Amino acid sequence: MPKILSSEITSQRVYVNRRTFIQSLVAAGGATLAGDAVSAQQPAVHGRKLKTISSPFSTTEKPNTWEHITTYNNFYEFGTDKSDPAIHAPKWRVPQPWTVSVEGEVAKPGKMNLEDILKSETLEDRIYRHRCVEGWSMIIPWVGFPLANLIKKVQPTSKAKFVEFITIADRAKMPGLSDDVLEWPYIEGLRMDEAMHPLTILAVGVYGEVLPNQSGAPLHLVVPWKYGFKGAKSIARIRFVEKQPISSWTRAWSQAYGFYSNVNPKVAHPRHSQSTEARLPSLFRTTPTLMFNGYGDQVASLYKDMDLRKNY
Ligand SMILES: Nc1nc2c(c(=O)[nH]1)N[C@H]1C(S)=C(S)[C@@H](COP(=O)(O)O)O[C@H]1N2
Ligand SMILES: [Mo]
Repeated sequence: MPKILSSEITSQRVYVNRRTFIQSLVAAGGATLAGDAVSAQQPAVHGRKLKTISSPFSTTEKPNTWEHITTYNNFYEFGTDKSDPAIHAPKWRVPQPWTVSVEGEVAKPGKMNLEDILKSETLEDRIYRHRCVEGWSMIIPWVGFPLANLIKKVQPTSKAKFVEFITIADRAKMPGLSDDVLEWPYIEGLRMDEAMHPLTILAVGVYGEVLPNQSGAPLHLVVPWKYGFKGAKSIARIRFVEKQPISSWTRAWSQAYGFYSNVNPKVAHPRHSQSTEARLPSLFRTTPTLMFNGYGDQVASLYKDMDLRKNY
């Protein structure tokens, strides 16, 4: 069992987090944030632009700013405060080339080079709603491609019922790994039909640029109808398996964090309701949370015969 559970951290540290976040909002333009966080205040410009096309799957809501998106993050490998990833993740150098190891029930297992994967992909701007299980939300203009494209290439066998995502755990470079709040590496999973769904993407960028490290560089799973923690960051291995994988958060506290974790205003977290959310930069939970985070028309059919109270 982990020493401290996430929601305890949230309640202990929420004041500090919020203060830091408010500072970062006030700082927009005239940076007052200390140290390396300043580098997250401005979009990177040189050679980091991605060629993209727009996507019909985008929401028309107004995206949060680059500052919101890159200074208020959950990425526990770099610390548990919302401001930690913006401070510590830029010091990590994303290994080049980045290899993704494809394993398990597939006709074509092996190591794939991210650059090679991207050669055959058309990158799309996907403006998605993001709902963290802790109750905050943002609108994020991701750049990515459908996970289904990669899955089709590696040809899963008939035994592949789930996909497991295993992220990088670099003990020397990721200060959060010394905290046993979670078991490392961070693991997530999807059922095969969820993984193949056209809304499920692998993001490589945000705001038309290569992902900054704190946003999950170089490869971040994004599943917009699920709580944010399903979206594993810095994915190093993709495993096709017969049995349902055990996610890191489920392992830490299964009563709070189930395998499905579809956004559901009617199913509360043991410590708080999920019926409303704080749409950043507001810190008040005044926005109603929508079933499947508003993507119900597209995904409800995946769960039509399931009890979503039991399969939370
Ligand atoms: N490897 C890894 N992936 C992770 C996390 C993490 O701590 N480690 N946090 C998750 C949580 S709780 C959320 S809300 C999202 C946050 O993504 P963002 O910082 O890009 O908004 O990443 C998810 N993916
Ligand atoms: Mo989250």
